[in-house]
Amino acid sequence: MSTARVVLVTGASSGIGRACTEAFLAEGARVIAAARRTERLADLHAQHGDAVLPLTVDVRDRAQVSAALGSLPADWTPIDVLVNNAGLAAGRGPIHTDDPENWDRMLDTNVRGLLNVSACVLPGMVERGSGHVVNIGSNAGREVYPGGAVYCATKAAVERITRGMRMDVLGSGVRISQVDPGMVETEFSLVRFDGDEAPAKAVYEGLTPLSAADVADVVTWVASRPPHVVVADVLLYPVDQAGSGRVARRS
Ligand code: NDP
Ligand code: 8X3
Repeated sequence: MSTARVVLVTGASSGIGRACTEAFLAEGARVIAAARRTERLADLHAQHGDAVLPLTVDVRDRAQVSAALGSLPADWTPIDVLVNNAGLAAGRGPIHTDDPENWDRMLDTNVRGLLNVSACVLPGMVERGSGHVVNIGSNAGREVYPGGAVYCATKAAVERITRGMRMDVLGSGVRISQVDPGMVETEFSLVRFDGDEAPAKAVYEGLTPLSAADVADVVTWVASRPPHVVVADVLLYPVDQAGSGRVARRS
C-alpha cells in the first residue's frame, strides 16, 4: 500500500482546485479530485494516472457527499489533507433586485458544501490525532463591495467556520488553515456572469491577476509546515490589488 499522503481537493475540475491537485501530485501526494463535472475529472485521471481518484460529487448534497466519502476504496483512506475549495459567486447585481436563486447557490455551495465535506472528514482526523484542513476563503470575506453582499457573506462565514473549527479541534493535533486569495483568473468570473465572456474578461483587464498556480503554491506551502506549525490564515493579492475593488489598471 502506498504511503503517499492522501489529499482531498473539492472543486478540482477547474481553477484553484485543479492547480492544487496538480501541485499536490507534483509533491508526490495522491489526490481525491472532487467536483460535479465527471469529464473534467476523467481528464485529470487520464493525465496523471492512478495518483488521482476522480470523485463526482455535488458538495451541496449532504447525502451524496456522505455516500461518496463513505465508500472510498480502503487505500484512499485516511485523508491526510482536505482542501475545501469548491465555491462560486453568482451575479453582481444589487441585493434588492438580485435573483434569490443566486443566494441559494452561493450559500449552499460555499458554506453548507464546505460543512458537508468537513463533516465527513474531520471526525476521523480528530480520532487519529492528525490531519489538516485548508479552507479557501477570499479577501471578499474580509470586506464587502457593491453587488457582492451575499458572496462576501459566504466568505465571511468561511472565516468564522475556520476559526471555530480550530477552537473545536484544539488539543487533537489536527490543523486548520485558511487561504484568502484576491483576484485570480480562473473560470470564477465566467461562472459569476453566467457564461457572459465580456464582463468576465473585463474583471482582469489592465492588471496581472494571480494565477491558480500562485494560490496552489501557497496552499501546498501551508500544508507542508512541520506538524506543530499552523499557518492560521494567508491573504494573497496580486501586486495591483489592495482590497476589493481597489485595483490599479495599467492599460
Ligand atoms: P472556478 O470556477 O474555476 O472553480 C470552481 C470549482 O468549484 C470548480 O471545480 C467547480 O466544479 C467547483 N464547484 C462549484 N460548485 C460545486 C458543487 N456544488 N459541488 C462540487 N464542486 C463544485 O473558480 P476558482 O478556482 O476561482 O474558485 C475556487 C474557490 O476559490 C472558490 O471557493 C472561490 O470562491 C475562491 N476564490 C476565488 C477567487 C478568484 O478570484 N477566482 C478569489 C478568492 C477566492 P464543477 O463545476 O465541476 O462542480
Ligand atoms: C473572489 C474575489 O473580489 O471577485 O473571491 O470577490 S472577488
